[in-house]
Amino acid sequence: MSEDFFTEVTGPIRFEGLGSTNPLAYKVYEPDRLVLGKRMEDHLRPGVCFWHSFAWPGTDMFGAGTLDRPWLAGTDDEMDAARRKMAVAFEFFTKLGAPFYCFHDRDVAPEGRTFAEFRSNLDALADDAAAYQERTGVRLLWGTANLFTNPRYQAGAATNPDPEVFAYAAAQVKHMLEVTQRLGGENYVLWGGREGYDTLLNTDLTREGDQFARFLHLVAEHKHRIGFTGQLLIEPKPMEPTKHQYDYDVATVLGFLVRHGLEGEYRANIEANHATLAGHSFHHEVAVAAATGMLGSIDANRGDPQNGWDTDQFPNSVEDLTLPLYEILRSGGIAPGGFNFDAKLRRQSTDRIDLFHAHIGGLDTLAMALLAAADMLESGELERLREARYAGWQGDLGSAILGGSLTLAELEARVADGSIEPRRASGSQERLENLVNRHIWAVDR
Ligand code: XUL
Ligand code: CO
Repeated sequence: MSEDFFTEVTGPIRFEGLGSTNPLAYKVYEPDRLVLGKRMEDHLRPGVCFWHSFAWPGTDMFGAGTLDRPWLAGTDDEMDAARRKMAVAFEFFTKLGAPFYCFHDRDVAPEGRTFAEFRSNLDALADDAAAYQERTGVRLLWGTANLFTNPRYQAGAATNPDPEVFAYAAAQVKHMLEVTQRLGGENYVLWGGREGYDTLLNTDLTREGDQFARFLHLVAEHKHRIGFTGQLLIEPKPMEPTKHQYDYDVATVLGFLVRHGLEGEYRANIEANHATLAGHSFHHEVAVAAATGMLGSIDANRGDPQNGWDTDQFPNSVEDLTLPLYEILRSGGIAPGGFNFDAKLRRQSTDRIDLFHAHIGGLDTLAMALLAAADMLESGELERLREARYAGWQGDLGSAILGGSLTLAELEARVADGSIEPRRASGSQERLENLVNRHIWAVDR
């Protein structure tokens, strides 16, 4: 292995508790701490994402890269640079103490001039990754194929007007699914970054929907053919880079899957900032997924409330994360998914060590939210109040309606003869909000 890149950090980041002022220590995240009988690390299954941290130089649409990422600087030997990038990434994962990572095919492998070259580059880097995984114990949370950066995908991948582009995307996904399987990946993600439109004037919505469904069928069929046991996940996002993206939100994705006979094959990889771009809260998206059997995995980040785009910042609000975590605990946990930090440094965070500060803060925030959510679930208060609100549905009338034994005419007759007389009940929203805050404020750190 080449020399250390993050020389300021010599050993793994340790838990020191809230009393510690050491910026390079966890204040709340304690992997082995038991929460509801399960290790904190096993609840959160945190992952580092390769693209923002190691494959992005800090460019934005107005300026050049600002970050210290020498392997991106352009070299005569792209494979050497890719190997250096992989070495630094694993150095970071182990020093941070992250059990998982995620990557796109293109994050790790140079594209080369042909698909065959790309495939062999990827295979070589996957061999390196397998060796690092073996040596460090770091595991692959999910793999994915980048179907949005190369200009060939300007008009979409599966939803491209040109079937040759569809074929190209299919080839890329087939190979990356197999690489993910080879590396023991526990999930495979499809984010349809350019599956959408810039203008309806040149777009055939019916055709593009059919193409997209065909693509998802092909991927699911291949998963079964090769015996990949991980989850297939679709990552909803309403827009950006396209004006409108078809996988708008969890509910839209579920509707699409049901309409095309794909129910049960895919779950959702929910990203906090995508939820807010869709006009939802992150809590809403997680709750919808949990309620519909679509909860797959989480891309942990946040937006900026004043900016209308995907700022991909590291999470730092316990308030924002407690209720999503509550939904997750209540529905049995996130595994085999996890919390991948799909988050990037600010462009001015140019010290190497900033990458540690970002992840440490994100992990501590998630850990704190987990503690508050677990405390709330354990108390059972919210669940008791929620159940009491629907108590009528356990009675004769409620069971008869849901059991299908009452017609509209029979219901009319009962209302008309006065035997049904609804009484209003308070929704008690403020009381519930206070209850949530109490659990956040009182959490035992
Ligand atoms: C883009 C985004 C992607 C996916 C993986 O907004 O979230 O990084 O998570 O392709
Ligand atoms: Co994402």
